[in-house]
Amino acid sequence: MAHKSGFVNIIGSPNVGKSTLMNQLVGERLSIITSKSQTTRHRITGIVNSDDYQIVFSDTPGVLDPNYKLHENMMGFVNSAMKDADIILFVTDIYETKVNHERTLERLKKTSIPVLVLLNKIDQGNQELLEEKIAHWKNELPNSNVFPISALEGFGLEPIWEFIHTTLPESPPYFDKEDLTDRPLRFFISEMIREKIFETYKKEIPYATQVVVDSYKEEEDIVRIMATIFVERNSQKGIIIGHQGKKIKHVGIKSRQLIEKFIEKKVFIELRVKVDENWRSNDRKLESFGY
Ligand SMILES: Nc1nc2c(ncn2[C@@H]2O[C@H](COP(=O)(O)OP(=O)(O)OP(=O)(O)O)[C@@H](O)[C@H]2O)c(=O)[nH]1
Ligand SMILES: [Mg+2]
Repeated sequence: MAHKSGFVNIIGSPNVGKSTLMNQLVGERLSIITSKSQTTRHRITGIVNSDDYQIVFSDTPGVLDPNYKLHENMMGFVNSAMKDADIILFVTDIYETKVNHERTLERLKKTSIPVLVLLNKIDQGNQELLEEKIAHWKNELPNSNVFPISALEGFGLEPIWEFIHTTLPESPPYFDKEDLTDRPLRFFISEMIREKIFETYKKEIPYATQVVVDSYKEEEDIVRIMATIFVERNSQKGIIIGHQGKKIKHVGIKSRQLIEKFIEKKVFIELRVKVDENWRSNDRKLESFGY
């Protein structure tokens, strides 16, 4: 059998479960997941290899109308994923009533790339709602298959695999067959810290933060990590640190536990907070943060 390989790109509105799906498909917790929208900010690759195929999944930020330069750059990741896909997995959920980005919907209607509509979170819906939503999406995107799934429970994924296996083009692999992703470990460390920031602070604070891993030193029985949390204003710095440093200590503990699970080694982590004014609007800073 000829070797098959290609890009399967996951797109959709914020918070519909794209990252949860990607992690389920890849079988590793590569993309961070939180209950807040706009969690994912990059295009994150997860690669599934076997002898006769290589599937390159991409998780992307939720589609939105940009308020910051950061958002514009995030939408750049989505646009690239729309263009270079061999298969598009368009994720929606049973709660999404109207896709608030008409342009994306229009592109999906016109594209010659095969699109699967994945109706997620069916573990929370009833039969009536499900049928209504399936009919809605069949009407909106008549050329696409609509599959009901629960990314959280790993339910309904088999038809996705079948579709990918039959649709993936014949091609040599794009990446080394040992690779799981194209991003360095430091990226995932900073993302895990960001996940804990999203879980710890309320409202706008997590959105104003950026995490950079300054050093990652592997010793015989421990990994020592130093990272900086950037915020936009001095007042935010105080909130991140918290009364007597309690909040940032909490983030440190939670991140350490998560990173230890990921790298299967004992971790020591030191977090610092720095103000970098308006980094979300500054081209040069965004570039230095990898956006
Ligand atoms: N009940 C239920 N919850 C789900 C399911 N899939 C994801 N979730 C939850 O939905 C929330 C958002 O999940 P994510 O995977 O971060 O969503 P996302 O689309 O990547 O979000 P952004 O990166 O912000 O665009 C989390 O609280 C998940 O636990 C599902 O199948 N069922
Ligand atoms: Mg995400």
